[in-house]
Amino acid sequence: MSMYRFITLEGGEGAGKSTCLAFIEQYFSERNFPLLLTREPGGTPLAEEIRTLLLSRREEAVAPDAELLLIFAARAQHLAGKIRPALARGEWVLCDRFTDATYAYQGGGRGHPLAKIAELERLVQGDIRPALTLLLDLPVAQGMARAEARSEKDRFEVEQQEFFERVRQGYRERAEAEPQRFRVIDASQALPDVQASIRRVLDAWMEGRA
Ligand code: Z5A
Repeated sequence: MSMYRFITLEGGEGAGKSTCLAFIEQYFSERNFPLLLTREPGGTPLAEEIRTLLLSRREEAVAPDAELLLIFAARAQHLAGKIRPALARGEWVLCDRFTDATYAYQGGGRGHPLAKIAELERLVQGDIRPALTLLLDLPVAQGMARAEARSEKDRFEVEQQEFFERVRQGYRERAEAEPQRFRVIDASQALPDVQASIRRVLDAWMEGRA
């Protein structure tokens, strides 16, 4: 099973992922490349139920290990039910967040040791890793201002600026450690410029591969 068609999109609060996903989807459809668009946590009925559990605000404090294990439980289901079969069929897979989000949010944000996350990654994913990861990066305050318009905040969105600073740092460390996989997009630009950057990355990636 070839993994070069496995692409992930990452970014912090208000980075514009949803907006850019639609753009990337259109990029693939214009070229008639079969694309499976999916997301984490979620992507299958069971994994979407776990997503609801994770995002709901509740009275009970959520133990950090419980959060981490729920995320990987959803991921195991998503890989088995959707991602592996699509890659085996030779489709492109574009996943809105994947394990880099766990390193950034649960590692950077919540303070889990990265080695613990790496252990779960090996256990749950085996050798499955994205081949290309687009990281939408922008200053935290700018992202939070963009996201402010949202009606009701979920369990992650209620976190404070320091939490999102650690998340951003977590993502940037991942990108620095794996420059061959990551493409960091300056998401503070106006939308047409962000999209032009994404188009350039995808054009270069597709060259000789599709
Ligand atoms: N999570 C985790 O903790 N661990 C994990 O392993 C995984 C996830 C996989 C849900 O994810 C939560 O799960 C997430 C981390 C956690 N929590 N947080 N925060 P999600 O991906 O579903 O949630 P999200 O971050 O809220 O994603 P989103 O809906 O795609 O939001 P967004 O990046 O902010 O995108 P947007 O809605 O397109 O943009 C926000 C606003 O900015 C919107 O009004 C746009 O019109 C505007 N925008 C977008 N681009 C621009 C530009 N370039 N200029 C000006 N304005 C713009």
